[in-house]
Parts: sequence; C-alpha cells; structure tokens
Amino acid sequence: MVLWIGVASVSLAASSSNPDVSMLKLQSDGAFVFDGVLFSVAHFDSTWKRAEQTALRPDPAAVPGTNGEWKFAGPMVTPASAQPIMLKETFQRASDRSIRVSYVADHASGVPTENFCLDLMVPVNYMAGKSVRVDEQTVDMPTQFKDVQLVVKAAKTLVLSAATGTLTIKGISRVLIQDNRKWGGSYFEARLEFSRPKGPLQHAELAVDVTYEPYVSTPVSLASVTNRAFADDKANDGQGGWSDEGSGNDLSSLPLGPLVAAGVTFDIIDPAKNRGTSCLVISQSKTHSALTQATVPVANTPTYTHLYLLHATAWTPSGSTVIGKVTTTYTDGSKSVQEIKTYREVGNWWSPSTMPNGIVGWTGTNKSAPVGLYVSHIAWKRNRFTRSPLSRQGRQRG
Ligand SMILES: [Ca+2]
Repeated sequence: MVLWIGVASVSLAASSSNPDVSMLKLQSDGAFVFDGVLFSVAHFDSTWKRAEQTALRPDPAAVPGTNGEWKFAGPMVTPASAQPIMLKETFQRASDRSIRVSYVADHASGVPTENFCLDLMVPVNYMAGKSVRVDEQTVDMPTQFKDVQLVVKAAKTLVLSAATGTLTIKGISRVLIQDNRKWGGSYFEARLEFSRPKGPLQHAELAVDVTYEPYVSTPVSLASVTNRAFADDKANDGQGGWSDEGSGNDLSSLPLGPLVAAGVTFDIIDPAKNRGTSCLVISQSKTHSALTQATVPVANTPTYTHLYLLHATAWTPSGSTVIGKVTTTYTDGSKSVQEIKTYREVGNWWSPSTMPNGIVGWTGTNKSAPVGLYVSHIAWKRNRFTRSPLSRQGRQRG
C-alpha cells in the first residue's frame, strides 16, 4: 500500500559542490542538468543513429573549477565511422544563475552527419500548455501530442520553461524542437545545432550562454488541513507524526519555517503552533490515515501560473502508479486535473532520487535512513486562475 504525504505547504510559483550555480548539476561526462533540463551533445549519422557524450571525462591536465572552468574531453563513438568524433568541452560558471559552455568537435576524415547538436531534454510537464520564445516569436507547446516538429528555424535565442523557472539560451544558430510523445516519450527535445559546413562533419563548434531565472513563488498554507506532525513517539498507534513508525523513522529532522527547495519557496509549519500538526498525510488505508482528500483555498491575488508540491510517499509500489490527483477549480468554474504518479512526480521518502517531474528538493537523515522530499510542478491554465479550492485525493494501491 502507499501513503502519500504532502508537507506543510504547497507553493506557487542548489547545486552540488561542483559549479555553485543555482539549480545546476554538472556530470562527470560534462553533460549537465539545469533546472531539471538535461543538456548533452548528440550526433545523428545519416541513418539517424544516435551517439552521445557519455565517454567524455574531466581533462586530466586541468584542475576542475580553476578560474571557474571545468574542462572535459573524449570520444563520441558513432557506428558511421571507425574513428570517433573527438569532443572538447569547456564549462564556465558566469554567475550564480548563469553559465557559458563551449564545445569543439573534430573528426579526422569526416563522418556522415544528419544533425550534430547540443540536445536538451525537457520533461513534458515543464512546457506543455506553455510557450517557448524563439528570438521574437512565441510558439505554444501543446498539452496533448499534435505534431512531431514544433520548431525548426534559424535563431539566436531560445527561452523555455524549466522546472522552477525559465532558461534563456543565447548564442545558438539553429533550433529544432520536437515532441517525443510521438514515440511514447515524456520529453520535449530541443536540438541546438553546431555551426559547421554542410556535408560530413570534420569540424564543428558551439558556444552558448544559459541563464536561469526562477519564478517568483509564494507559499500556500496547508495549516487548515494538516493532520500529522513530523515527529512520532509511538509506532502504529494511528496518531502522532509522519508515517506513524515511531521515533526511529520519522521526519523530525525537517527544519521548520521558510524552506527553499528546488528553487521554490515553501513554509514548513511548526506543529506547536498548529493543532500539533504540520503535514498532510493521505491514504485510503485507514491503518495509516483516515484522510483520503483535502481542499485548500488559495488566495485571490496575484494570478498564479504554476503549482508546486513538496511531498513524498511511503510504502511506495514498484512501477509507475497513479497514487492521487490534484484538482484545481478556477474562478470561472472550470477545472483541471493532474494525476500524481510514482516514479514521475513522487517517490519514496527513503533515499530519494530525482524523477522526470520530481526534483529532490530537500534531503536529511533520520535514525533509519537518508530521507528526502520531492518538488513537483503542475501547470495551471494561464490567466484564468484567481481563487479556487485545491483538492488532493490520495488513492491506495497495494
Ligand atoms: Ca504514532
């Protein structure tokens, strides 16, 4: 069975020890994830077979981080040639929200190439129902699949919606955006082509600046509907805190008060000031919680465009399963429903790892395990929301 737990508040609206850029994680192969969007170089040969930069490694001649630079080099092996493409990457921190990354690719004799690009994988939930900006043009990204190719054009600047803000990419020359739902995928893919002469690839370069701008977020209080605290002193008594597993396995290590998780501002309720409760625990198993849904009013202004959840599950089923839904009711009476799926929006609170629409926003430990919470994004209809109840309905699976 599954227990779906929302913590303290939802919100409207850190990087690792490598480059200290908000919402950025640089991988050991030089690919990087910026606000939930994976950036990596891809080569497509004349039969559209794909090669990636997974064999790149940090340049042994350069100390990582010297002068704010990280250098990588290595082969990209393509079936189109016995010799690999040699790729060099220089990643530079420009500010706490921006980077510059430049690439130089060479192939000794020239390899047949359909597309050689910096490839961006954007989870559907970040962009569907919103628009991207390509230079001065605005292009809507459909909520349901319509066409594979959404954008194909020469352009210098691309602005897209990511997990908790926007990414502005400058320095490109040509962009293709396709909808991978055509093949059952859950990503939009943006290909930023390298500059190079037509024909087989012998030499190509690309240098882009990428800037993250977080959305302004405002905590929405769950204080009127919370039913559990974080600390639990006695296991399996149907009351107290979190998953009711006693003090050896509770969430008392979560700090109270304002919490910025995955770039989104939440406000963690102090149970001492709120009927002894701080989080919303939903389950259809009465063993775990009698509560199956809750409705939360959201203040009138300002007009919000996104909803973020700070949450986790316990007793999480294996495989991706719908474990609840969020229904938004707009002031004009219309509704939108977002299903919450395990391994897409949310996962177990023990040893969390990031998912397509579930960034690990907070981590800590308790007496049993490393623990954490996920931040998930829900797009609201633009320009329609001013005030509505928010209902969350948890469903048991087990
Ligand atoms: Ca208890």
